[in-house]
Amino acid sequence: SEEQYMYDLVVLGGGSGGLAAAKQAAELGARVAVFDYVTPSPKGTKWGLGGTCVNVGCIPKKLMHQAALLGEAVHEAAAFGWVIPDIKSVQINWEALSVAVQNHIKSVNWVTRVDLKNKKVEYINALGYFKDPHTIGGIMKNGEENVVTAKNILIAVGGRPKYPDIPGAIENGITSDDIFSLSQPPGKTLIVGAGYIGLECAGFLNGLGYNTTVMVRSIILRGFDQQMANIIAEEMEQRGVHFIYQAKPKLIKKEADGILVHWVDKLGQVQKDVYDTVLFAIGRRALTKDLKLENAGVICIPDDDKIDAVDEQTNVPHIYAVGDILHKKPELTPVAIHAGKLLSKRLFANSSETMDYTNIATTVFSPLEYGCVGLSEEQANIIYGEDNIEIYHAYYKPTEFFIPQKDNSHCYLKVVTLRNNDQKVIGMHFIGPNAGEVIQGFATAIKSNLTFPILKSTVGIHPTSAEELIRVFITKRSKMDPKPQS
Ligand code: FAD
Ligand code: NA7
Repeated sequence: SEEQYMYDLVVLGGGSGGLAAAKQAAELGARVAVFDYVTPSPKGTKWGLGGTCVNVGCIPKKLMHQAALLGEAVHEAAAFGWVIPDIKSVQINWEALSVAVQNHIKSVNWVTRVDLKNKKVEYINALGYFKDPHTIGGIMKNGEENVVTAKNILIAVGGRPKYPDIPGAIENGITSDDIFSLSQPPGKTLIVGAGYIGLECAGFLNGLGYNTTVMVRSIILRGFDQQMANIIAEEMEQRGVHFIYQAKPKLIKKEADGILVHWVDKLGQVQKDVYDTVLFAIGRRALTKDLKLENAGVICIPDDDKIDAVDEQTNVPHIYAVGDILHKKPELTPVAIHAGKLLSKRLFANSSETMDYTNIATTVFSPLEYGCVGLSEEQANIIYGEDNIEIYHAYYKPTEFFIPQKDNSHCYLKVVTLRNNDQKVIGMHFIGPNAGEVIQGFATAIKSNLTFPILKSTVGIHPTSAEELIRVFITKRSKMDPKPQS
């Protein structure tokens, strides 16, 4: 009988996906417990309940991005007539910023705990693992073990940043786990990795006034539209971020004057420089190793240690997985939350609705933001063939850029459509201010089968940058100049 288990659902991992599933299940009357435990980073950074997004991900990242944008805005404000005495000495106080960010995070940790209590979800601060298919053991901080049994188990343990396998990396480097709570200003910083996390960190550090370099192994933003990715990088370079292309770090060593980095350049020569901070953003490692999945018979993909699930169900029928731990699924908070909620509704409310992982919008919060939804130009070409797709594109000039004479040469967008009768829109890409806010609504439009004629029949909001996605009319095929004629 059901009563043979202590809980209807035990969740491993109190992050975006796990908490959403747990709260939804409890609201539907299930008896639920969540295990959450944060293993300190090699630098000793640790944090509270809520997972990556709240503590060391989306939230602190967006706040530091905002801090950088405000620094820019101070100078723009002067152009608009604000009298700012001594504008040349405007600078960031890193300690004040990181304390403000950490205080916000602590308040979210607290609200999260209260919310779980109110919703009658039991929170167990312990590192969980499988003892058998229905039994979870949790090692608590004092070393004691808390053992529970559950009818259903959800794996939502997410991932942690990787370190490269080179001498001194772990001892002398930091990752996104440490940057947002760093007690000292980062100073001259090397960021290894050009995925979205590397670019975002480089963008805000440069914006805050720190000398910042990105070391790129191969390409910028693998998986994203490469034309857009390169425009982002050009814009960052113009703002002062240094890029070292086709380079691989070889050695990281602490010296009296800073952290010495050796790397191998594209010609195979060893180069070196000294930095105050070296931050690795070379991808994330799934946290399945600690789970003793073999005790439950759950299979992991050996390549990436992730779990391959069908509708979030693992190869063991009563064991599920959501979030970053899933193989080949977008590593994004709203994806984890949505999948977690839907799963609990299927488990405890007889719902049959499953998660749709296609057309999920995302934004890179680079200094000039890049938002997109649907297919990149490359993906569209592969799937449909170049002859069957039409790319509409345009450069545009945001109104608010004129007075401060902000450079608008990287404000660019494109719309990927099919070339058949319907002219279905299959991808939208936007580089410019507030890209996330711009793209979100268009993601709904694409989910509702947006076509190019419908896009063109939409009346814009003037003066906005978003209206430029509606005004677009020049095709790449026409070879017309996509630069504004005014
Ligand atoms: P997590 O949120 O990582 O939660 C897993 C939890 O489980 C953690 O608290 C972990 O400590 C705990 N845990 C692990 N193992 C165990 C165990 N054995 N027992 C108990 N607990 C355990 N996404 C966006 O959508 N937008 C963004 O702007 C964005 N920015 C990001 C910026 C950065 C720097 C990073 C690192 C990530 C960002 N993400 C962003 C990604 C987002 O944070 C993740 O996709 C999301 O947090 C995944 O949720 P999850 O539930 O899978 O795992
Ligand atoms: P990503 O998006 O996986 O990017 C990792 C970046 O780091 C990428 O540019 C890689 O280059 C580079 N990389 C990977 N390994 C190395 C080593 N050993 N040395 C130097 N550079 C390296 O990771 P993020 O941390 O930005 O984001 C984490 C996840 O969030 C990601 O999986 C997204 O789906 C969402 P490459 O292109 O492989 O040559």
